[in-house]
Amino acid sequence: MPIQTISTTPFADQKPGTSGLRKRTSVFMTPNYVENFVQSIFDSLEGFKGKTLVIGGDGRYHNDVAIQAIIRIASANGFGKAMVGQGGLLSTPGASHVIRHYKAFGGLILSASHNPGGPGGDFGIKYNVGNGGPAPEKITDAVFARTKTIDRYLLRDAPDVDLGTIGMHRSGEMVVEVIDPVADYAALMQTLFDFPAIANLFANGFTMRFDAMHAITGPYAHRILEDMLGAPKGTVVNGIPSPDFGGGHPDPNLVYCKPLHDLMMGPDAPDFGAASDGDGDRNLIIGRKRFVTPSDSLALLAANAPLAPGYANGLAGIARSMPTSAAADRVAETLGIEMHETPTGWKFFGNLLDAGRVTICGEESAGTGSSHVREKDGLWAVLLWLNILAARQQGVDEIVRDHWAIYGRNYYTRHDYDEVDAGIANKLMDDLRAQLPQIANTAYDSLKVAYADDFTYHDPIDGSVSGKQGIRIGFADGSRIVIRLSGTGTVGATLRLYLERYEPAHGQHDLDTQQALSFLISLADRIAGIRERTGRDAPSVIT
Ligand code: VG1
Ligand code: CO
Repeated sequence: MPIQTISTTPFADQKPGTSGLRKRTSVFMTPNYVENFVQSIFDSLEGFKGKTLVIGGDGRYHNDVAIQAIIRIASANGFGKAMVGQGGLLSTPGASHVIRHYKAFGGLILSASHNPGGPGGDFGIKYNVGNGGPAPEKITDAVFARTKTIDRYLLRDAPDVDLGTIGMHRSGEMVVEVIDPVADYAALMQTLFDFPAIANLFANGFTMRFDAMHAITGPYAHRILEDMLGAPKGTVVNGIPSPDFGGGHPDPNLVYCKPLHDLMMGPDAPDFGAASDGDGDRNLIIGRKRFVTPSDSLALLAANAPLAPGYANGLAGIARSMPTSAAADRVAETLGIEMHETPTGWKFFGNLLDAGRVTICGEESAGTGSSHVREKDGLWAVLLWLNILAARQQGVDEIVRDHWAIYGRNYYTRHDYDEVDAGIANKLMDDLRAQLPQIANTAYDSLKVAYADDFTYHDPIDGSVSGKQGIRIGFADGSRIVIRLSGTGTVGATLRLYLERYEPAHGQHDLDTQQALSFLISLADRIAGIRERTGRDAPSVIT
């Protein structure tokens, strides 16, 4: 089967963001759009001839078409083998594990994660390197440069591969192995967690609802929670992946996962509620009448991880993204282990994990994970929570309160302003940046500013420097205001405002979060002029 060289012209907008290239599905369906980007990735890599490429996605609309194109391009470029999840499905953490486990050269993950799918939704492609993690900026910058000059791509003239059938297939000279998307991942989870203890919990009447949001974690959750751990059938809801996520928005927050939240706050709440996002790397954790903020969850998981067999020897360190609350910092301090603050996006944790400097990482956006893969991992977080609940024999609310009583509480919220005019959003950031030197010397009422800067990350492992990662205004009492623009939105700009205030161990832990942060919320608006400039009188989403 011959290799064709197809001439093409560049697209100007193929710049990877926080997590790969994300655009409207209609943009990805433009002829040559997928082909150009994938060929640009391969053109930016060296040494993959004869090696293995892992391919899978969250099952969203256009997944199937894009995967067949990728297989043809990979074959034409000389990969020796492609490993593809059955039906083209692999969760993001599942793909990360497959890459590591089979020592693949890298992988392509097709997903726009928490963004809606379908013909009117979003699509995305992300390249992960051999450690299983998202490509570092060095590679994504090279890919973007290549997309601007590309003039041809290589295509194997071969028929579609039957991705429904597990086993060995071919695309030209390249072997295509279709694998069970869940099996290897489930086996990994068994090595980390006390499955008999969790099964015992369910056997003794512990109740749970897991909302897979019509997305990729459905098959994983059915197999692991219901089949392996014995949770009653029906524990997993919305468990069949659908191309448009049942018309929903697969972001496991209190807005888009409201039915679960309502259930957990109501009289018929099960003991534990959880959800995951489009590609399975995020997690939502809710106990009976207790929502656990992702930042608190990170701190709690870090503090309790040694209760799970995989972490019985303790943690090397913890890392969190800059906007994530400092709750985990207090745990690291108490444990006497390293704490790292990185820019937003999982790619910045890779070096620290590879170097063995940290074991658990997390982001305020409902992402937590560990050294077991190089992505955040939704089901992993759920299983670690279950392991902790089984070991401590306490409810979620009790565990959270205990934690605050020891470490204090970091009240935390994020306000998103979606689809803001990009010009207005960029000007707001530029003007705020220009004000930082004055802000740094100011006191607002009793709040004294301790620092005001645009976060720059110096990677302690490879020395790389990433600038302009978000504006932070920190106060003497530990409170913080952070403002940055999203790198995953596909329409206009998304402005994210993050607010945090620390209440010590013996302080007031029962305030309403928005009330507890009301002074900082209005101060942020006063300093940045968000409402006036955007013309919005409220955020689009509060988490
Ligand atoms: C958002 C989150 C970030 C996360 C990223 C990818 O990025 O804030 O924490 O790593 O999404 O998550 P941004 O640039 O829009 O703020 V996922 O689950 O969409 O791959
Ligand atoms: Co995701």
